[in-house]
Amino acid sequence: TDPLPGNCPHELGEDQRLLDISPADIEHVSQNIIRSHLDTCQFTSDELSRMTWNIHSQEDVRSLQNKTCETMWQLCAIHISNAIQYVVEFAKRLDGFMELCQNDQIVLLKAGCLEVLLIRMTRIFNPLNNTVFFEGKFGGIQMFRSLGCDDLVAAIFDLGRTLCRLDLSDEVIALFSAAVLMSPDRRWLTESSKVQKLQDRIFLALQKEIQKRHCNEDLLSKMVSKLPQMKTICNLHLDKLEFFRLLHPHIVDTFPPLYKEVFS
Ligand code: MHQ
Repeated sequence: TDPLPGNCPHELGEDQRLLDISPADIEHVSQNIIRSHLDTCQFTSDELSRMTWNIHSQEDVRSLQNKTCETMWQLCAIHISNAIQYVVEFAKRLDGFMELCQNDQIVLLKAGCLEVLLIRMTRIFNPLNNTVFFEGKFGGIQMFRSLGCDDLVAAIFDLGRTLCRLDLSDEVIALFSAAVLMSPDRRWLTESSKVQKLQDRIFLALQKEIQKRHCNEDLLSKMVSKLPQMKTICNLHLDKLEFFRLLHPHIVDTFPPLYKEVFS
């Protein structure tokens, strides 16, 4: 097999398992992941660039703000649940994912799908005017006022801005999403070394992709440095949901089953 590219960030295990991967294998890993992303990313970049300047009017925003907290939560839960379905499809198409045991598939999806959504959000976020695509048009943070989760929404918009600043291509977004999904350190994994091997290959593919097209040498470490911020958002979202459930348990009962399954 071919030797390692010189600057692999990973420590080699005793079995030196990374040495078994040839450039052709890595290319194959890349292609599978990028294809899976493009097939499941909900909006093509063409569609997105056409939509960017389709912005909610003042009345649209006011009508969102006049919704009750319960209705707005319901609306967000429906959109998130819908987006999660695409992430599940993405995961299923990743080489190796369906070969993991069912427990581990569920663990990885439950732990990773909001992080993947946050990464995917950079595609649907316009940093020029701080807007995100919601309910058919772009709008700012004030759309979500009636949720009563200003800190959560502000944190999500902050992350959107910082990730957009990295100017990630669809290829890098695809590979980074896959790497985050295949995190071997998730609690309750039974075969984490299998997941570790899959993630190692994905990081090699990501590194190669960055070398190829981005002249930004430490892009990878910049992306990885956003992970704690994403984890904070996930925990904040769980806290908010728990609190909302205390106030309105019957409303949470009506949320889409997928949303409830992932977040409880
Ligand atoms: C995806 C498409 C997508 C779909 C839904 C739940 C809560 C209390 C607060 C979008 C979050 C409010 C989400 C709907 C708000 C920040 C949520 C509600 C990429 C991600 C994206 C655009 C979600 C982004 C975050 C949104 C707007 O492919």
